[in-house]
Order: sequence, then C-alpha cells, then structure tokens
Amino acid sequence: MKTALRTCPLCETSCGLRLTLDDAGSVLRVEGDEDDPFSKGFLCPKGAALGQLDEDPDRLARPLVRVDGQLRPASWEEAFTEVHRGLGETMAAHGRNAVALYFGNPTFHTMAGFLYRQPLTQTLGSRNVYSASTIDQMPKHVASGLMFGDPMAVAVPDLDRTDFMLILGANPVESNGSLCVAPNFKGRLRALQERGGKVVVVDPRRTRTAELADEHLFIRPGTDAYLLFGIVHTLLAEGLTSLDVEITGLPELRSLALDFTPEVVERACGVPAATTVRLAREVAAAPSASVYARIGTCTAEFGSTAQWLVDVINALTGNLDRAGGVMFAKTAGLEIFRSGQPFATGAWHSRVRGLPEVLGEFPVATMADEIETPGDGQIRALLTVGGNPALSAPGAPRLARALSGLDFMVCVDPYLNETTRHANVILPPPRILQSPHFDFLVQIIMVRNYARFSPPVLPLGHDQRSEAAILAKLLLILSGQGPDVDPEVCEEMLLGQLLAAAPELRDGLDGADGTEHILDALLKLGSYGLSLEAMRQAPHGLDLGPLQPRLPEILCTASGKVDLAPAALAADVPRLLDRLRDPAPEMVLIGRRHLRSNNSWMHNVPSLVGGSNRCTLQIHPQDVARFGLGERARVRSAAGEVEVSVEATDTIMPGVVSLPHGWGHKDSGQAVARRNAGVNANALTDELVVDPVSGNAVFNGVPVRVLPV
Ligand SMILES: Nc1nc2c(c(=O)[nH]1)N[C@H]1C(S)=C(S)[C@@H](COP(=O)(O)OP(=O)(O)OC[C@H]3O[C@@H](n4cnc5c(=O)[nH]c(N)nc54)[C@H](O)[C@@H]3O)O[C@H]1N2
Ligand SMILES: Nc1nc2c(c(=O)[nH]1)N[C@H]1C(S)=C(S)[C@@H](COP(=O)(O)OP(=O)(O)OC[C@H]3O[C@@H](n4cnc5c(=O)[nH]c(N)nc54)[C@H](O)[C@@H]3O)O[C@H]1N2
Ligand code: SF4
Ligand SMILES: [Mo]
Repeated sequence: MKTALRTCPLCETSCGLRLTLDDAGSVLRVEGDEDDPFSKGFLCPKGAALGQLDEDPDRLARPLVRVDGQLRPASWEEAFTEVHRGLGETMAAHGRNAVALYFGNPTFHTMAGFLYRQPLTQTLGSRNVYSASTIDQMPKHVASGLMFGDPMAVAVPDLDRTDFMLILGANPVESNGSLCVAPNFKGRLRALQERGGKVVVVDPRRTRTAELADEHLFIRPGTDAYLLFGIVHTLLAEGLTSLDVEITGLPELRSLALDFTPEVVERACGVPAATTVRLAREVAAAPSASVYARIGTCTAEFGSTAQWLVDVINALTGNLDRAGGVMFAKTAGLEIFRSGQPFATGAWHSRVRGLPEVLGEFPVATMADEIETPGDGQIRALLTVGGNPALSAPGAPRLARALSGLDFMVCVDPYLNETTRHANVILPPPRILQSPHFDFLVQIIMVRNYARFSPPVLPLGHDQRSEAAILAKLLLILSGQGPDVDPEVCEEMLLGQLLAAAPELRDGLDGADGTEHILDALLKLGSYGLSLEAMRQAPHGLDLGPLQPRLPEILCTASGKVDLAPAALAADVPRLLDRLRDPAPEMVLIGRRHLRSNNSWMHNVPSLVGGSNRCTLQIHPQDVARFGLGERARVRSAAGEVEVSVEATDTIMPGVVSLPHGWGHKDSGQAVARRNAGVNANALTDELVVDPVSGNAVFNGVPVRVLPV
C-alpha cells in the first residue's frame, strides 16, 4: 500500500486529495487532504470516484486510427504518421484556415492544455480557433476586458470576508463554484451567515444554494440584465454610490440606466419593483458586499451586459478591489503573460456570419456554419483537444452531422464518444494518475492565493505518451517538421520563448521532464519567487495569503481608469430596450448541474450515475396539468425536438423547464453511459442565437413548446 497526495483535476475547485493505492497502482481509497491549507479535507463525490474514473475500462489505452471506415488500434508512430498525412494534405490543398482547433473544458485544467494551447494556435495560424470559452464564460472576459483592460482580470468575490453576497445564475452548492474557486463553497456560505452576513440567490429554480440562502428570488430566464440595470438605476437615483476607484463613464452610465426603472424591470424579469429597490439599498448599505453571477447569466442572450453590470454594481458601491468585496487574485505563475495592452474584439470576423473574433476565437455557435459553407476558408479538418462539442455545443446535432462530413479529424481524448467517433485519429492521454497537475488558470479565480503541484502518482507505460508529448508532436507536425521529431525539441522551443528576457535561468532549471522545467521557469519568473522545489516542499499546497487590493497593477484601459460604460457594451443597450416590446415566450428552457456529474464525460462511472443524477425534464406541477403531461413529454424548439421523462417539481418557476446538459450518449463508446443515455439538451438550443458582444452561446431562456407524448 502506498499513499499519494494530489490535486483533484476534475473541476475548478482544485481540492487536495489523499489517495491510498495498492501495489499494482489501483486506488483503494480517496480522502480529502486535511492538511491542505485551502481545501482542508473537502472533497465531493466526483473526487471520491477519481480511482474509478482513472481505471475506467472504457478509457482508451492506445491510439485509434480509421482504416477502411473503421477505427482500429494503432501504434503511436502509425497514428502520428496518419495525422501528418491528413492535416498536411488539407493545409497543402486548402490553406491553414481550412484546419480548425477546438479546445474543450479539461484543457483549462491540464498542464499540457495550458502550456500548448497558445503555441499550437500560433503554429497553426488558422482563424478557425474555437474553445469551450464561448459556450461558457466569454461574456466575463469581454466585460472585464472592456472595463479593466485585461480580459483575464476576473474580479472574484472575497467569499471569506464578505458581509453580503448576491448570487445570480450560479448554484455553487451543486457545481462547487465557477470563476470563484472555493473548496467547500457551502461551508463558506454558512460561515458568511454565521458572521452575520446575508446571502441572496436569484435563480428560476429553488436550487440547493437557494435553499441555503437567506432569500431566494425567482427570475424569468434570460432577464438578469434588466434586474441588474434596475439596481444600477436605483443606486444612481438614490445617490447610494460610494466610488473609491478611479473611473470614467459615469455620465454615460447614468443616461443608459435612466430607462431601467424598477417598474420597467419588474415587467421584464418578474422581480417586484420594491424588491429591486431594497436589493440596491442592501448592497449599498452592507459593510462589504459582492455581486457574483455565473452560467445562468453568462450563457444568455444579454450575457455580456449582465457581466458588465455585475462589476458596475461592485464598483459603484465601493466594493471593487477591497476586502469583502470583489478582488483580483495574484497568481504564482501567470503574471508574465499580462500584455498590458487594452482589450479589444473584432480584429477579424467570421466568414459566414460575420461574428467578431474575441480573444482570437470564433464562437462555437458558428463552427457548423464554417464547416458546411463552401468557399475559401471553409473548415475541412479539425483538431479537438479535450472537448465534446457534439454534445456540448448549441445546435449540437447539426454540428455532429457537420463533423461527419469533414475530410480529416484528430482528437486528443481518452474516450471514444459522441465527438471522437467522427475522428480519423484518436490520441489518448494517459490516466489521470499518470499525469502531473498544476492548475495554472484557476489561480486567476481563487478566493485565496494558493498553489499546489502534484507530480504523476504512477509512471507511464512504455506504450504511452504524456499529454504534453502528444501536443508537442502535433505542434511539430503543424509546423511542418513532420511526425518523427523528438517532442523535447518543442519543449526547448517553449522554454526559449519563456526565458527570452532571462536566459540565464535555463541552466539551473529543475524538473524530471520538459513540463516540470517549464513549470519551474514560470514559478521562478512569477510574483512569489517560487520554484518547483518550493512546491515539492509543500506537498499539501502552499497558502499564499488572502486576496489583496491590486487594481492599479491590473488596470490597462486606454484611460488608465475603470470604464463604467464601455462603448462596445453601451452599443448593445438599445437591443435590451427593444426586447421589452417583445412578448415573453410561453415556456423557456434552462439548464442544470448535478453534484455527481460534470459536463458530458463522467457518466461512465456507475457510482456517479443513476439515483437523482438523471436526465429528466423538471417542470412545475401547474405546467404538467396545463399541458396534460404523463410520464414523458416532447420538448420542441426552433432547433429541434427531444422526448424525455417528466419530473414534476415546485422548485422550478411556472413557465420554465430544465434539462441538464452533457447527456445523449446513445452513440458513445462508453458502455455505462450508453445504458444511461439520456437526451441531448443541445438538440434544443439554437446556434443561431448568441450574445452578440461576446459570441457566447445561449443555453438559458430558450423558447420551447412542451407537448404530451
Ligand atoms: N457537479 C457539477 N459541477 C460542475 C459542472 C457540472 O457539470 N457538474 N460543470 C462545471 C462547469 S464547466 C461550470 S462552467 C460550472 C458552472 O457553475 P454554475 O454557474 O454554478 O452552474 P449551474 O449549477 O449550472 O448553475 C447555474 C444556475 O443558473 C440558473 N439559471 C438558469 N437560467 C438563468 C437565468 O436566466 N437567470 C438566473 N439568474 N439564473 C439562471 C440555473 O437554474 C442554475 O441553478 O460548474 C462546474 N462544476
Ligand atoms: N445546454 C448546455 N450546454 C452546455 C452547458 C450548459 O450549461 N447547458 N455548459 C457549457 C459549459 S460551461 C462547458 S465548460 C462546456 C463543456 O464542453 P466541452 O469541453 O466540449 O465538453 P466536456 O463535456 O467537458 O468534454 C470534455 C472532453 O474531454 C475529454 N477529457 C477528459 N479528461 C481529459 C484529459 O485529461 N485530456 C484530454 N485531452 N481530454 C480529456 C473527455 O473525454 C471529453 O471528451 O459545455 C457547455 N454546454
Ligand atoms: S469539488 Fe469535487 S470534482 Fe471538484 S476538485 Fe473538489 S473533489 Fe474534485
Ligand atoms: Mo464550463
């Protein structure tokens, strides 16, 4: 028996785990690491199932290559040779824009995903770059970029010190938190209440977070921007502001907010005018307050407006960049990536729908258009890394059909699933316990500065490649160096770029391989002067202290001030006003998350599926009666139709139905998932509707009809 410490890589929360393994390397027990200064022993059922996920018999052990229409096991040499042939032919015949990249959610967490994403993108030189960002948090980047200059400057609630928290469209008790990394979020909310603070949740469902809160408000899906504007209106009208950061745009903001009286807002979102006024007064009067809004507000038609107004309220009430308000974390290894240049979007536009590039990406919502529409720049080949867009993208069935028509597709993914089944080559990364872990990106969004490195628990087999080595090989192939070059060449190249300003560090770098060398370099260049050795000395993780005010270091707008009314966001306000004239749809669809699930890829672990984690349609009993529903219902939208089991519950607002995403596994290579297939919520979401400022997909507030079966 052996014990190993490591960070759980499954979600943003980054809990420290203590694993007990047998001699063969099988996980016997998973516990929360009590000595981790941040997670303090917390873990959720997914972390507890890490061993089963790690040893999932359906995980691919070898590459698969398509021969005569069939995916067959192949050697790494055969697989890379085929990638070289397929991508090479596409680039030679149709140019680089004909090859697209898609980076899925796990690439935000894996070391390889973080280290190779930018280099792969730059080396390919295609405009067709897509990622899970535009089906998730892109509105946050846009709002932060336009207000603070830096799209990665995400203001995080100072959860452990705040006195008042307004949560919109997030269910951290179930999701464990997003863009706000806080192990045991529930315990931290309870602590907030115990110190005399208040939690208010705005959600069309009475979620487990709403149940814990002091107050829960139902809101009509897709209308948070109105409520937030109503709060801004009240703060300005009643003189409840206490700005203590340098700002511009206050007169413009004042005139934009004028139309959004609490009465107008009530008609749009269903929150009583008196409640909006009271909320504004409570946020302003609290000793400290933080407004926090997530998926329910990001993946909505006015996502960027909502994210902007969240930080407008934080700023107006004096809660931006101060203890107990919202603050900016200081990362251990990322500060050198700050460009210092003011953020802008739309350096180029997509070919078919003319959508602006944001952070160098096009919206996932237009990927099918770019694959299907002939002409110069049409996508003919695709490389996905850790993504399952055939389930996760809006209008997913259309995208899945488009994938089947590609000339060539490569997937770096451990599973044969709804997306990878269309591939010509699947390159599987090793098991979780064979991979190192250092969560670079989540450092930006932690409620406390903290770092932890986990070296691989188990060695690689001779017939395995690390994910970094796989991505390095792909980079070398895309750069024209062919399939036979040693991936170490690539690691040296990355180190050379990183250390351009400090080449003297190269010789003293520590680490067992290129990935560790790069980590050592980033830590040494980073804000805390850490190193790989310092991380090894702190196997339970390193507490780097509470968040500190640091707005002046972050700000890089053209004015050097926080912009309360960026032109690109102000320009979208007339659309919000116009929408007031449209009648509200009779029924709308929203999503939901379950504690034992994570997007599309953990439905193959028996202990995580079944019970309450099922793909059902939640609907209010009044609506069940109104539509004469039995056990099953058909749900129809402009995009498609599904048939699904009905779950009547008064925890959801009348007029709203909820389906979880990530289901619809009937064509999966995962046996357990196939038996619990469920239906794909994204057969109903419409890829033609996006938040136009960020290009983000709309998963909440989708108009639907519900019909008896
Ligand atoms: N257990 C579990 N944890 C996860 C994941 C998972 O799939 N399962 N996924 C991970 C990922 S990738 C992410 S991005 C995070 C997301 O983390 P969260 O943002 O906390 O995600 P959800 O739990 O979906 O919470 C969104 C809430 O918004 C509500 N909502 C829907 N529409 C609206 C609306 O128009 N207005 C308002 N105010 N609310 C609305 C929904 O009812 C829901 O309760 O979770 C991460 N953690
Ligand atoms: N209707 C609706 N749709 C949604 C959402 C919603 O709330 N409602 N939420 C959206 C959100 S927030 C997100 S983040 C997206 C997620 O969208 P995606 O990122 O496209 O999908 P995931 O389901 O996270 O798929 C992850 C893939 O990575 C693979 N994988 C797992 N571990 C690794 C690894 O270590 N390396 C590699 N290379 N691959 C790995 C898995 O096998 C799987 O194929 O879905 C979005 N879709
Ligand atoms: S909350 Fe669960 S899935 Fe997320 S890091 Fe912690 S144990 Fe892992
Ligand atoms: Mo996400």
